[in-house]
Amino acid sequence: MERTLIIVKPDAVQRGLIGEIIRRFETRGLRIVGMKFMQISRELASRHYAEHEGKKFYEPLLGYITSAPVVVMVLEGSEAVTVARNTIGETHPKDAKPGTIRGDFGLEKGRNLVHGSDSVTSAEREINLFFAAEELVNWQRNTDPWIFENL
Ligand code: D4T
Repeated sequence: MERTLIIVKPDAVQRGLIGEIIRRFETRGLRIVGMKFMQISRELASRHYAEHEGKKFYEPLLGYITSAPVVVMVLEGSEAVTVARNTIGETHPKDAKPGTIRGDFGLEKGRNLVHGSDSVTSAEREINLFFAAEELVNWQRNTDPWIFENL
């Protein structure tokens, strides 16, 4: 089982898409093990996006992600990182396929609605940035045997 960090970004929250976005991950079969509604501070944003520091889009990116509340989630499942990225779609919504979140709801790169960790290593780092260990819930869903073949 892998874990991944998802952020429902400020544009998605402002546009009333929280439920729609959570629904897509939930119906895909990923198990929610952590979730909170929060406003990201500049300090937390700069740690989350440290790899982009110095790039042209860094300041607008920090302004965007801190501009309104977000929903952060930890999702669990087989190959959760890849599965979540596929559900989200390409970074630039113009390249994202219909059926993905960005392909269905987005147009521009700086308003791309959702974040999903890009590797298991990034996921671990990001989960630790946003959640304390006691905020994550280890649980079994009654539907797990119908979603996961080898439990
Ligand atoms: P996030 O991290 O927000 O889920 O996006 P991705 O994982 O899909 O893409 P990323 O890390 O390469 O970029 C982070 C964030 O910066 C914005 N961005 C990116 C931008 O505004 N201009 C750019 O040229 C790039 C590469 C979009 C997502």
